[in-house]
Amino acid sequence: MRAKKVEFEVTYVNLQDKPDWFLAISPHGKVPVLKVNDQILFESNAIAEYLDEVVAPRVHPEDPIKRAQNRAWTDFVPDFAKALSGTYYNKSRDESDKAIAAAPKALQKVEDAIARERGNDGPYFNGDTLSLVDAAYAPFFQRFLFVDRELKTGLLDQFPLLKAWAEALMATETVTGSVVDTFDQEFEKSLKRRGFWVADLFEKKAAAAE
Ligand SMILES: N[C@@H](CCC(=O)N[C@@H](CS)C(=O)NCC(=O)O)C(=O)O
Repeated sequence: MRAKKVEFEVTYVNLQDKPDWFLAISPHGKVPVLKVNDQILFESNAIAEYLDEVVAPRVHPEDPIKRAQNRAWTDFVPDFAKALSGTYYNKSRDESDKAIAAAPKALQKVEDAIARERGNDGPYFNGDTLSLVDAAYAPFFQRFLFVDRELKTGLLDQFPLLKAWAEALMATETVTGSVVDTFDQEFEKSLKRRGFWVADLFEKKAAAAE
């Protein structure tokens, strides 16, 4: 919606204490949910495709082959996200080390897809403009890069196309402005609340800075 400059209102939901009005409209009890007049849409990809259909200009590729390839790589987001977030959603360093060792398999698939399918220098998934694929991957790069400041896996260094893509996304206001201003603090707090060991890294950094 930011990319399309649509006017919208956001209501944040506490997922630890979901309000009844939210549970009544979200079939899986998950965010995001988009309310359009009195209709409810859910699932990020369905919402993104709907917005792309009703608000010009289309960002999905015109070419049906390219569009299908884009959809296929968007379908891969859960695996890709798991590879990245699996490096820090852990209770111990040991579990993180295992996840860091396993992550390249999924990352390599997307690196290869860009090398094979893009046919230009990017920097985004399809080229020089944001697409629905970018919108789908951006939140996971954003969170991973935030944690990796302290975790320092160096994972993206092994994948130059992914790294350049992620850096371009993080230099794009549409992406960086998609979260609350206090995102860093809120995300750190949620890592701690959920008992993930990487929260210690942020606490140590804060203590060292005092
Ligand atoms: N496939 C869904 C996944 C949505 C999802 O997992 N949302 C998470 C937050 S990112 C959520 O609402 N979790 C709360 C819960 O599962 O209780 C989509 O893309 O919309």
